[in-house]
Amino acid sequence: MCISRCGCLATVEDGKLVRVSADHDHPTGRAICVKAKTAPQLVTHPDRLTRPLLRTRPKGDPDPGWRPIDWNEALSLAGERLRAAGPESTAFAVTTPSGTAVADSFDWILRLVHIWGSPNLVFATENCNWHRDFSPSLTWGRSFGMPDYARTKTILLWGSNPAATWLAHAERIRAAQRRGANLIVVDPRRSGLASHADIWLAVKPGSDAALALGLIHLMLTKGGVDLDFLRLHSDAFSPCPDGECSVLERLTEHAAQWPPGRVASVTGVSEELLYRTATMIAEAKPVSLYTWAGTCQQQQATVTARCISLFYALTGSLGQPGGNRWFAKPRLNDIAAFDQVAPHLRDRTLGIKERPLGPPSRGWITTRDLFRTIVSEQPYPIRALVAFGGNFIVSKPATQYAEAALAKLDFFIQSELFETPSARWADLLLPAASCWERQGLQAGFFVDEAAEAHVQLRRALVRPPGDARSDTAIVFDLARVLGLSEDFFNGDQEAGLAHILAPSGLSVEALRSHERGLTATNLDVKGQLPVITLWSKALARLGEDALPIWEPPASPPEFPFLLTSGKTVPYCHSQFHQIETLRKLEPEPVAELAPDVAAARKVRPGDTIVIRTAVGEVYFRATINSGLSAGTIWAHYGWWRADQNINYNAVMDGECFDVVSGSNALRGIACDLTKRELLAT
Ligand SMILES: Nc1nc2c(c(=O)[nH]1)N[C@H]1C(S)=C(S)[C@@H](COP(=O)(O)OP(=O)(O)OC[C@H]3O[C@@H](n4cnc5c(=O)[nH]c(N)nc54)[C@H](O)[C@@H]3O)O[C@H]1N2
Ligand SMILES: Nc1nc2c(c(=O)[nH]1)N[C@H]1C(S)=C(S)[C@@H](COP(=O)(O)OP(=O)(O)OC[C@H]3O[C@@H](n4cnc5c(=O)[nH]c(N)nc54)[C@H](O)[C@@H]3O)O[C@H]1N2
Ligand SMILES: [Mo]
Repeated sequence: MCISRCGCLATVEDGKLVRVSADHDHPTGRAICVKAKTAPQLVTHPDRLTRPLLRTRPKGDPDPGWRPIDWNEALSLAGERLRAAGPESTAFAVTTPSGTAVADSFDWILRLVHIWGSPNLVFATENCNWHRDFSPSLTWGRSFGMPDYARTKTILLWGSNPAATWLAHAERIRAAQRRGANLIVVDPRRSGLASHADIWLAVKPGSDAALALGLIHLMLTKGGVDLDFLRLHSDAFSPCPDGECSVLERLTEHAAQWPPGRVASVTGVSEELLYRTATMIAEAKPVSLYTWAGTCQQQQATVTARCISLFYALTGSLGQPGGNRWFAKPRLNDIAAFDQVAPHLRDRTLGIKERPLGPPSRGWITTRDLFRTIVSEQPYPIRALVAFGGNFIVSKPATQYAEAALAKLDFFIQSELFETPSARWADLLLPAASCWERQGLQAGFFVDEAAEAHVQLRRALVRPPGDARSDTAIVFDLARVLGLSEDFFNGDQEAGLAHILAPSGLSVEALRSHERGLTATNLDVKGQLPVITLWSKALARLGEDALPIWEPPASPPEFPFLLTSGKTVPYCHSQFHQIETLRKLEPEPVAELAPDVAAARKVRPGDTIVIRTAVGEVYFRATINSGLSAGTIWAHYGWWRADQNINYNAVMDGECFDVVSGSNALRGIACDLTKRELLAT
């Protein structure tokens, strides 16, 4: 159900899923979380969608007046309306494969988008994985990769909390620690592994770039830079395009603007801890690093990713045993068909001119661009939207055009498990099978070499509720009504699966008879380490800084505190709030206040508070957390309610985003708060 892809055992009795437990023999099966344990409640939940539903009442009406229809009617209507809109005027959307099991169908969805020829897919990427998977390629042509936990000496967990978000990953870190590896955690909140870390750097939310620049400065002046590595693998000793020196000398000059005193005052991390960190990194190599949502949801996320990449390149551990590596993945046939997108089609992707190095380069767009285009019909009209899950009304920041755009769409189709605030705008709501009710192929389980070579074909364990079907089936259905069956194995999903697996050395039959999965014999080995470009020519060509310059954000006096967020164990974003057991664990949205914040506003634990940003107000139950950096508020997101704003993202400014990637400022947001009464529940 999320990126952790925890190996588990499901017990089915009389056709009912009764229990889910950890499968200790699986590479990611050492533990499972409460979400998996309560899956039986998800499968049988009375609110699950069971029939295709057609809207009968106007958009914006709180009651869409759903009329159940059968699949034949739903699909012929879908075909008719999508053909009328045409591929350019139809946008697609998909929920996150990192926080759902839509990964089962993701490549098929991409194939539909690409083969039919829509330029636009709304995706969470700019706020999720872009800066882990794509921004580092500005520095070394690849993603951050995965720490080689089995061999590493020092682990830097930088804005990622796998104890709550990725158990298989957290487990590898604990094992490395037991073996003697050091752990350094950079996080404004002492949570999960931060409590077991050798060093916890409690950065002020949003100030990570300054910390990285400060570490670069210390390494370049006090030692810890691997010069031999840089000589071999980087442009460090090449002449710098903008000066009479080498790139490394230029970087040294550049980072000198961040001496420890300045870093301490901007990040809140003491000079002493900075020195200790730099020393540990210099003395206990190889170093590995993992960063995710904590550094990706910032207004200067690309600069931040660049700073962290440069810092990491200096350690000399990139691509080395015990450093970050790109484990070999099972070799598969690609069906996503990115290569079938004609260049002129990509030129039509919304945002491509403004952000050519960002997600639009892969056809991935923001809701902001989508909504504005629907309303303005510029640069061309968008009339239809087809979404596979996703709850963008809650998961993306506020944009002024959302309601007008959703009301204006001619035809909006969404496949979903539940009716959500986003689904309520649909014209046609299609019932999706959950991962327990459909087949799914997972090729690669990420966390180490063996796990990444592991391939598993999960069978449908129970029947879906009512007429619900898998997103893959829905893609094949839509392909048929759009006349694309030839590109979809003539409607034969099994033939598609066999095609995907063909190069892996594993057959569908072999996987079916080994339900725990098999190790692929044919792997795609990533070859040599690419050349590291400390000096980014790609950014310079765009008029951006070739060495990352980070500007501390404005701190308006009326908003003295910094708001940030993160995931909690019971939920994935806006999901699972319907599940009773999970709801009991976390019955309402909570804002954790650093003690100084609580004292300044005289808030006591249990008080209801309203947090105000430049954009609006949002209500929370307050708690006090002494493990937060000073001045910080750490709040839950993913909540919604009709009569009172409890949605964190409704007070995020959708117009405030990273110029290169479009990543929204969702963390480190200037705010204030007061005590207030929550409307009775
Ligand atoms: N403030 C703040 N906002 C955030 C974040 C944050 O940390 N702070 N995190 C961001 C991140 S990292 C991400 S990835 C995005 C996620 O944003 P979204 O992708 O919008 O994720 P969810 O809100 O979880 O909505 C997922 C929806 O998809 C449905 N669904 C689940 N599985 C399936 C399936 O297999 N098929 C179909 N058809 N539907 C399915 C669920 O029922 C649910 O309604 O949110 C982002 N928003
Ligand atoms: N339980 C659960 N698991 C999930 C998900 C979920 O919603 N729930 N979602 C899945 C998805 S889509 C994703 S992307 C991953 C994300 O996985 P993580 O990256 O682990 O996710 P977060 O908890 O959003 O953020 C990580 C940490 O960033 C910290 N943080 C907040 N602001 C800042 C900051 O300014 N700087 C730094 N350095 N740290 C900061 C938070 O305190 C948090 O501990 O999790 C996946 N797994
Ligand atoms: Mo995500």
